[in-house]
Amino acid sequence: MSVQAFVNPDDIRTRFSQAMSAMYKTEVPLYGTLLELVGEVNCETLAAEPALAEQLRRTGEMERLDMERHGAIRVGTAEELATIRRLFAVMGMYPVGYYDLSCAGVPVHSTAFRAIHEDALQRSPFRVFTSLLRLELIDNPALRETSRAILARRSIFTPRVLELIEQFERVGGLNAAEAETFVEEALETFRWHREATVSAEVYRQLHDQHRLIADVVAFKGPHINHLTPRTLDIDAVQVGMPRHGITPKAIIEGPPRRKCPILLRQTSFKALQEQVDFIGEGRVTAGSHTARFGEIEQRGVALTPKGRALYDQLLQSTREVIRGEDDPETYQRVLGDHFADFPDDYDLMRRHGLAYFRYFVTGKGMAGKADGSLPGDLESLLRGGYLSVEPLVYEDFLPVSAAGIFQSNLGDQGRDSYAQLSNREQFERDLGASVNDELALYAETQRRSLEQCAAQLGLASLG
Ligand code: OOG
Ligand code: NI
Repeated sequence: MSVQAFVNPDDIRTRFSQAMSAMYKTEVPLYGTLLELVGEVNCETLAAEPALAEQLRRTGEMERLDMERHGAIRVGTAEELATIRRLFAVMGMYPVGYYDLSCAGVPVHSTAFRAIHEDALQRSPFRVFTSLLRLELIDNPALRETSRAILARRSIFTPRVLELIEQFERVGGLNAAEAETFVEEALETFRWHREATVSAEVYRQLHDQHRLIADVVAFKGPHINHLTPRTLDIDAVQVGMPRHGITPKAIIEGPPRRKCPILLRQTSFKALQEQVDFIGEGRVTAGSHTARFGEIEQRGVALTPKGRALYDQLLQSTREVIRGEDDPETYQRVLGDHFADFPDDYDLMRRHGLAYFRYFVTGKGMAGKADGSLPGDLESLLRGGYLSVEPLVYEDFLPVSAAGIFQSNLGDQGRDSYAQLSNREQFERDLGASVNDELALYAETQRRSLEQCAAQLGLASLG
């Protein structure tokens, strides 16, 4: 019997990410326009900043830049979430992080499915921010039960994709033909359906409770609600959007513009009003639904727990004095003033233990090994140019920013937080697994790079 080669999950993820992008371009043409704008801005930025271009080349970021994107979906039940986890595992994507959005008045909690090893991230960084509706936060008991019943009736996966997931779990992989079918069938789960599963009246009730609840409950499946390319200059894209007929949200979420970008900055364009057909007694009623949008992001260095605590503190102190949506310029200035306390220099961030880095052996390092002239400790190796250091890119999301993105697209600025506490244990029970700790993943990548350097230089350790 011949052994059939399994397709690498990274390749399945790459293909899926391309297929998803192609589908979303036809569903939401403005996403295609945004991709073009981001492509132009990235080209201009690389031409204007040769040092940045060189850094991206050295770290391999350059090859992944054009294919880099994230998407977001919202599921309705624990079973859907658990099966989504198994579906993403076929593509080498695992749950990372727990995000509670209920404190921002959005009745969901979330995780991000993504690759976790730096080599796999390098091959395809595609991620999906995945939220589970918290039905228990619907305060009207009758509507809660209606929603539960509607969700219980739908099945969001094709029979074939379920078979292929089971097969993957049984034998440990998919061959080329199966992988191709898997991508096609998995795509169906994320497709937009114009026909709602409810009447206009039920839709209205759901919508009055929260637009997000209508978005999850009233449709056949968890349509992808945005796809987000990565830009090298988010301020330039923000300014460029209106010229391309795109209306951006008022402020860029996250940290201010800096010489050395940290974490993640994001902005989106407003959700589109789309035609839907509500079902009724024997006839359809035309209506509309507003949920799908476009977003862009600029990624910076991942922060250590210490750096993250400082970020959270500075963001919070900014938000205590200004909220931003009414006066974006003042907001950016006040944000910048508060972040003056965060060193804008990679070497300072590294020495203060604020951010994660990757280390590389230089030509001089290899020469030093050959002639036995290497110093033994990390700082001397760096100072002497035997090692170089590069910022490790943040691969995750930010809860306050995510809440801002949700709110700007749900037309729901001022909603109070829900009284119920975040419930990570329940989320993990529903998911059928615990979520990975993102900070531990960055620390491991940094440690692996130091180990590799030590091995290359023939040194015992560089911890
Ligand atoms: C997810 C919003 C969060 C991000 O990039 O922070 C998000 C959603 O709207 O479903 O995508
Ligand atoms: Ni997003």
